[in-house]
Amino acid sequence: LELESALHKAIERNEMVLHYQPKIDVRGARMVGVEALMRWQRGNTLVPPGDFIPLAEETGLIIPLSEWAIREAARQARIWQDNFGFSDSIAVNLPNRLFERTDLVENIHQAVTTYGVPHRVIELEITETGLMKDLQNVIPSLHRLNEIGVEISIDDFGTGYSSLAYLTTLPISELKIDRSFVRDLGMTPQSSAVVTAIIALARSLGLRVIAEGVENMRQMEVLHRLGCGVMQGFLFSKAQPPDVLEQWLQQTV
Ligand code: G
Ligand code: G
Ligand code: NA
Ligand code: MN
Repeated sequence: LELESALHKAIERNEMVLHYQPKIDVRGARMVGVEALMRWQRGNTLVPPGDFIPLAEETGLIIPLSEWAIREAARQARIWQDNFGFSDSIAVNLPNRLFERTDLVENIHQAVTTYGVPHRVIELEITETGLMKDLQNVIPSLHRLNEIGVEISIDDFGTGYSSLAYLTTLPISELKIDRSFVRDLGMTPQSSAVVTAIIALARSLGLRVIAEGVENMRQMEVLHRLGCGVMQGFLFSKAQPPDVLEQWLQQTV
């Protein structure tokens, strides 16, 4: 309960921060975007999301927290746009609960117009499991987001049970291969079979594909060989505070 009331006040107290993990195109050895990951600066402790996101989901605080994350990403994009010519996107994780909000699309529109950045600066990651569990709630919003230029990436792809027929009808832009398959690449034939299938699916649907959780050269090489050139993971960088990430931004201009 103490944690809950502290979390409740965290936004207005300016205690929430976003860290950013680069998405790397290994073919051009350049950054093509970032994923925003939330942390809670509570006194001297940087609380990882695993320690507060579940509580936030239970209590509904995930809604204001996610709305804050979208505004903060837009604010940061504007700073990077001005200082580094940043024109890629910042991916924000969006839990299903947000799709219950009738003002979701309007809030995102407000955030980007407030900071004067293009709508496509905000990309949203929704998990495959969340998407499939709640299709009827989610689909109308996906179409409206697509219309205003906000792209959708399907996170943890391969772990849920997507109806492939349905997938072809959704306005999505990217499949993100779940890290469990990446972890086992080069060690089990099943993992490379799944990765190969996801890459083929993305290609035939005209979607981008990205692999998460890339930790070593072997995984990178196998992914590249199988046709996935965009990756995210500790091999390149963990999520970093904005000032540290600026090293990457300097290289892209
Ligand atoms: O950043 P990482 O290192 O510890 O994150 C742990 C978990 O918390 C991941 O499952 C990640 O998706 C989730 N997470 C991190 N940041 C956010 C966020 O801004 N919103 C939501 N909903 N989940 C987040
Ligand atoms: O898919 P999701 O949004 O839950 O992923 C974000 C989480 O993945 C964060 O906890 C982040 O720290 C973690 N992460 C990012 N890169 C790597 C990696 O290379 N290996 C592992 N094990 N976790 C990673
Ligand atoms: Na994610
Ligand atoms: Mn994921």
